[in-house]
Amino acid sequence: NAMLQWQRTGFHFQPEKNWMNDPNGPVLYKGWYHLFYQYNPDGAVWGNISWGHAVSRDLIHWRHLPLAMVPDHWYDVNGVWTGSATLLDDGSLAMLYTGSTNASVQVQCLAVPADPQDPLLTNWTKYHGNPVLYPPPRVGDRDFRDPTSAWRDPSDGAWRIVIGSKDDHHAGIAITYRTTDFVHYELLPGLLHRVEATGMWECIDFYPVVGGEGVDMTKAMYSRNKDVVHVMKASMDDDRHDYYALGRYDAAANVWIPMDPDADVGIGLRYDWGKFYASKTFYDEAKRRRVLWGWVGETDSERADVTKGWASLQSIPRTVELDTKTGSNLLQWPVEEVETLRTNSTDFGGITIDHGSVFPLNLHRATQLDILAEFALDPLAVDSVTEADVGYNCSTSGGAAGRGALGPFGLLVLTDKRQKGEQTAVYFYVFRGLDGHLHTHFCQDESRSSHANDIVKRVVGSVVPVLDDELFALRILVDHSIVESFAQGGRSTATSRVYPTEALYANAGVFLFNNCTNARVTVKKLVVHEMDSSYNQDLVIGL
Ligand code: DQQ
Repeated sequence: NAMLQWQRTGFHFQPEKNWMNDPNGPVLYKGWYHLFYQYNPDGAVWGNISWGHAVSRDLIHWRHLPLAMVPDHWYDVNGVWTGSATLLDDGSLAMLYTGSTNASVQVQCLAVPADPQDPLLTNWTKYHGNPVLYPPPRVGDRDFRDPTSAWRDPSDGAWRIVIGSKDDHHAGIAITYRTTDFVHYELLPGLLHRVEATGMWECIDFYPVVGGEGVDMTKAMYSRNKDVVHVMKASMDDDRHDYYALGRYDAAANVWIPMDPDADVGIGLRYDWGKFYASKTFYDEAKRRRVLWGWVGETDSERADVTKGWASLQSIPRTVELDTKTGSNLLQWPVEEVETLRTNSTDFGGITIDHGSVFPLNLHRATQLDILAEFALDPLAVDSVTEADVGYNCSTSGGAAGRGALGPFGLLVLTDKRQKGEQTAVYFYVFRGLDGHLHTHFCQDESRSSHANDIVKRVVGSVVPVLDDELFALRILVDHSIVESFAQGGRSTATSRVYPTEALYANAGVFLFNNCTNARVTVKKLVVHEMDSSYNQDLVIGL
């Protein structure tokens, strides 16, 4: 089916066929980046969960390898579920994952490389004494999963890991264990963290951040750097979004405390306002950065997935660091290697777009793009807006078609050049609040992204800080059926899956738009890079 084939991406990670979900055990080992992932070898829907595996030198070009693990023991026969890698001091690797047993009990299991000399880590050995951890007292058999990578604690030099769960009051909880050998575990008293009414915490991630570079969890524990902040992230099974919070970690007391209690895990910040779940970071020692992967599922019907024979993508890997300008959020940014795919770059800077108008960009090919844009609002128009505008909400305020004094303005991508209506809008909406200051929403409108009707189409997004000396900045990665957008250098992100039926091939275009009622928008900077594909099917090895 040619139309469905079109939805495959050019530079996002995806298997050749079948279902994929969470990224698992990302790690840099002997010069190779490894990505494992939840995979169904037998179909395009969730089931038979095994670990898919691929390797890369640059996080962009991938070689698919044979399955790393399949559900072949009583303790994981219902699925080799999500897990994390830990690099040990001697350079070896421990992989902890959740097994769903023959009785559907969630247990933790250990696997190690069969041949540690093999940089491709092709074969894995499950520990003969698996499982290594059962659900503790008062934790449900089906509420105990997704172990984190381990870090060493300065108090005793032993390893710590965290596993997510929920308690009997429907609070999400983070449970800590101590181990020296990854075989025997001791439950630490208390909880690392707990948040009322947030339900099951899947895929907890716990790591340190500073501004400007990444930090290794174990090294951060031994360092005296007072600037280190610890991020706690959990994937909320209740609403299927990844929430994070910044906080302080007291290892001796086994507690992590959010810096802002109103922005606690599950009630405050999100990694991404669109489709992005079960994410996981790893520390990349070679480039001293922390890299984030997230599962980007489909928003079409299961039937459509079965027809096309595959489901899900991984996000472009993103560096994560602390935003030292605001001090209150992370910055996420596509890894620099993605820029090696740039080709045919066009500079459109210096355009002014009148209120109520669109401006087409003349591009050769608009299905694989990396767009960088910076906008300024006409200062006179901004000053003339004196009345407070309250209650704007990306999801309920009319999307890109709604009109306000100072928004929406931005870009329309995967737009039908013949103007039959398909488009995905990425935009800002600025308004004066009751406090007299300007506030900005960053939104992505999927509502007109496809004529197809078996698709979930929403307007996603939220408030993003824009500091006094800053322009309105966007970066948008377009890749056939995914639009991954970053506002203000990655303070806020939104990922959408889109399924155009008309905006295909040469008929796909990009427009600037300004739907403000009275402000002109100046495009201070606009560079559009067409992107090469990273996929080369010949690289499939070992199959
Ligand atoms: N996916 C895995 C679980 C995890 C969930 C199963 C999150 O381990 O909790 O495929 O998407």
